[in-house]
Amino acid sequence: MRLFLALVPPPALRGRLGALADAAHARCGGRRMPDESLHLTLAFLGEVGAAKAAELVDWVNHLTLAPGKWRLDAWGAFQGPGIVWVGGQSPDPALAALHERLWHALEGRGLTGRPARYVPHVTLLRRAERLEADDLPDMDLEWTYNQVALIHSINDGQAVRYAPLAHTRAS
Ligand code: 2AM
Repeated sequence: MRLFLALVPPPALRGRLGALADAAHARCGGRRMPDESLHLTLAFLGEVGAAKAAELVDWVNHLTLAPGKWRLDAWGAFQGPGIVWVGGQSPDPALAALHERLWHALEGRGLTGRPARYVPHVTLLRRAERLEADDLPDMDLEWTYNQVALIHSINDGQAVRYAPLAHTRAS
């Protein structure tokens, strides 16, 4: 099963991100992420067997996480897959540390795939037809988080859906 670790936005922020996705879609085209799929990936684990997935569920359910805040104030794009995203203008040390902590633990559990560079972002569009961000609305949002979710990406021929399997505890 395909798994990843992510932050899931609280409902009010999800609505704000959805409105930004609408604005981006009107200008850039492509495929707009549904509101219920919006997230910040912390670690993409790829295909994981059932036994390893059960081990990860147990690990995540017992992890504690200090609360944090992430400032979202910039548009960005990944040219190859035509991704339009929102993220932070400045690097976020707390997210970088969280990413490092998670990958350190994952590698200790035999998982691989840590990216060479981590760019925290929330994907709003995929396969966008136009990637210029000039016209897009300014934003300055704050994401308050206190848990990481282990999410199953279900790709069964219908639209891809995300199902949370485990959550960290607040410390
Ligand atoms: P994204 O963060 O740019 O949107 C589930 O697929 C999540 O993991 C998505 O958010 C996805 O991209 C992210 N991800 C990171 N690396 C990936 C990869 N190699 N294949 C698929 N998804 C990946």
